[in-house]
Amino acid sequence: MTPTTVKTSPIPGQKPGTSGLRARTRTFMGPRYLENFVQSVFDALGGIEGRTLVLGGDGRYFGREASATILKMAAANGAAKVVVGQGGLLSTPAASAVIRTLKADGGLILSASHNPGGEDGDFGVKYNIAAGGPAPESITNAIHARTESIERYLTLDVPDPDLETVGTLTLGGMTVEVIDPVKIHADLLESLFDFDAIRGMIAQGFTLRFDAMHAATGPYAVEVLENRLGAPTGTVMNATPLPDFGGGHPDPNPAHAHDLWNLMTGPASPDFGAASDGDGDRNMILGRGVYVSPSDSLAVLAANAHLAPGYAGGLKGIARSMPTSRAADRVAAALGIELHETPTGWKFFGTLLDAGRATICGEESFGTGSDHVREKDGLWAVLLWLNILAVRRISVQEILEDHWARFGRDVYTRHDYEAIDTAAAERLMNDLRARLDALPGTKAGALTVEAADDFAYTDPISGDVATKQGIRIVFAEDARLVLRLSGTGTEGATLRVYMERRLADPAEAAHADPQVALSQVIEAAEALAGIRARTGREGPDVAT
Ligand code: VG1
Ligand code: CO
Repeated sequence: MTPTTVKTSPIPGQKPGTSGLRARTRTFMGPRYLENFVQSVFDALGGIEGRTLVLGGDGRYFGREASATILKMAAANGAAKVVVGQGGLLSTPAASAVIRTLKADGGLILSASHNPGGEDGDFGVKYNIAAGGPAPESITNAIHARTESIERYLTLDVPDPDLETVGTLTLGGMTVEVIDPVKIHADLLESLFDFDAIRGMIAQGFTLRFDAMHAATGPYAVEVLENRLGAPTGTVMNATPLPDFGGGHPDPNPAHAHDLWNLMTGPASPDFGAASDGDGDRNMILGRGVYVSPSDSLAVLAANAHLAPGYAGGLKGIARSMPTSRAADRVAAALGIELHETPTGWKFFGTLLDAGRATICGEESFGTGSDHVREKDGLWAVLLWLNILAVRRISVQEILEDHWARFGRDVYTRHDYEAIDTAAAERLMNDLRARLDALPGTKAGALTVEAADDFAYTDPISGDVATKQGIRIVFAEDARLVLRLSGTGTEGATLRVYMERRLADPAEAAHADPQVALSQVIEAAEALAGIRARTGREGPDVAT
């Protein structure tokens, strides 16, 4: 079948951010928007003739139509085969697992992750490489460059393929293999953890709930937690993926996962609670009446990973994004292994994982994962927590207190100012950036600045350099402040202010309320950056 060549012209702003290209769903549905970007991906790769790709997404609105469009374009561009999750569904970690297991040449993930979905929500497209992880900046820059010169895309004039039935079909000369979206990922997870021990703990009365937030993880969590581990039916809440996530904001944090939060802080709390985001790569961990800060979760998982069969041989290293607290650094030091501090976004962990320089990675934004895939993996984190609980047989609260008694506590909070004026946000960052050299030795409120810089990273394996990755201010009082602008939003700018302070005294650590314990850091941030005046906001929209 002859491909149809459709003339097009560049659409401005098709620049992949922290995690792929994200825009309003209506923008993606507009003429040539999706097609331009997808063809630019194919062109930037030097064409996809004869290649095998994986395709799937988080089930959000427009995903099915976008899948059909992409399949026709892949066929027209000469791809040999595309493996698709049934109904177009693949969680982000599952897509990574499928790319790796089937040795595909790469994949396209249709997701805007934790951003709301629906016709009035957001959509996104991300390209992952053969190793299974998000494309590095060298590739995303080439894709962006191509979007600025594109003049045609290729498609096939055929009916939409049926993605609802598992099996093989052909589209032009290309094979489309529709697979069970869950099995490969669930099998991989089962190979890493002691399912017998977790099953035994649940059979003995340990109770848990998982909030899938009407997003991609539902079918995966039902299969793993209910079918394979024997948790009662209903353990997974909001288990059915919906195109608009039930009108909710599929972001697993105390503000957005409110049903689970209310349950876990109420009188009938289960022993363990967890939630995941739109595309299944994030996780929030809760104990009975206890919230585990994501930075602490990374540190606890790293310190206890050897209790799970998949990590019994120990860790090669730990990697964390720069704004993630320094709790993991203390674990790496105690274990005598490398600690890597990378820019925000999972794409920066890939080379470290490939080279065997890190086994576990994490971000303060509810993301943790390991070298089993090349994405963060919400269900993986939940299972590692359950495996640790099944071995140690103490509560989540006790695990945290034990950890803090050993390492001290890096009490932590992140304040987000969402959808603020872009120019004002950039001025705030630029003005502070211009003053960084003069800050060391000066006072900010009650604290003394020890060091200040604009984070730059040189990848130790590829040598790639990333600059302007966030302003980092270290205080003499064992505290730290980080400011950066989000790269995943679709409206105005979002300012993220990350704050932490180490509490060495176990009694103080066990009972600290972050917003109180961090009051001097919060005041220092205000003194240094004038956030309230410049954003016109009284306080953050979300504090995690
Ligand atoms: C946010 C988080 C970052 C995460 C990214 C993608 O980016 O801060 O840690 O990697 O989202 O997560 P930003 O640029 O908005 O701060 V997800 O779950 O969207 O794939
Ligand atoms: Co996500």
